[in-house]
Amino acid sequence: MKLKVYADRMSQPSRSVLIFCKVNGIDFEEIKVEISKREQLSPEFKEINPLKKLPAIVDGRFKLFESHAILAYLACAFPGVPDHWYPADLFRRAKIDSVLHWHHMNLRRGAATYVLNSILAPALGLPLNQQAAAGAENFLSTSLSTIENVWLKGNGRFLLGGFQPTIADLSLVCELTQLELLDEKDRNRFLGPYKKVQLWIESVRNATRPHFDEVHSVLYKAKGILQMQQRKRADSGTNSGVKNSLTSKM
Ligand SMILES: N[C@@H](CCC(=O)N[C@@H](CS)C(=O)NCC(=O)O)C(=O)O
Repeated sequence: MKLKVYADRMSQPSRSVLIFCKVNGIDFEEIKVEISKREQLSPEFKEINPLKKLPAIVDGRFKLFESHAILAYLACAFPGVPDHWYPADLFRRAKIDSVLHWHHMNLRRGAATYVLNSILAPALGLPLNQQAAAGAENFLSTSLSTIENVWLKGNGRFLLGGFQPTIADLSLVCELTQLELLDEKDRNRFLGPYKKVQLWIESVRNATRPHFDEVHSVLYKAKGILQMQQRKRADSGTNSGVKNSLTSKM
């Protein structure tokens, strides 16, 4: 039975799993679950992931959620996946796990919280929260500094001094591409000081093309819509219309 990937391309961890499957030629079926329509809350999806979050997979009778666990599982379960993604070598693998564990409590906490509360929330029917966005800024900037000065230390173009991407590169870059939703000035305020981070994002993009751009295209489209709505909101002082407009176009 074909692998099923439950995903919403607006979700960072969903994108990492989809890109991984496509780059590695894994035969899978993408099942779209739209967060903006609250489809992740349906009783059918709750059977797949009781936590009602995306992504999730079903491989035969095996169900799994949490993107890092999914990426590691796919790298091991599909024999055609090149070793560099999640090396069999215990020490290299443990280092990758170390970056992945760091990601969830640091970069994700900063980037996802900032983007949600500064621009994305109205598209999901939630209010913007400037206080939460301000609180996330520090996490985001500190995390970018850690990537630049710790994880990207070494000669390679990828994390941990690597010359080829791992599942950690893909996961973290898909988190950072969510910053595409911000306006240029705001995005540059965060990424501008970190030249190695910018080069690394491009390296991961190049290593996973054309799938990287194809999977991200919905995000690039949403950016235009969100920014237009943000301008309208600033003019009228309301949040109305954002959700319907975004949903109908994605
Ligand atoms: N740690 C999880 C995060 C999953 C997650 O938070 N997914 C978000 C989308 S990025 C979601 O499904 N949100 C829906 C909701 O909270 O109702 C992973 O890496 O898979």
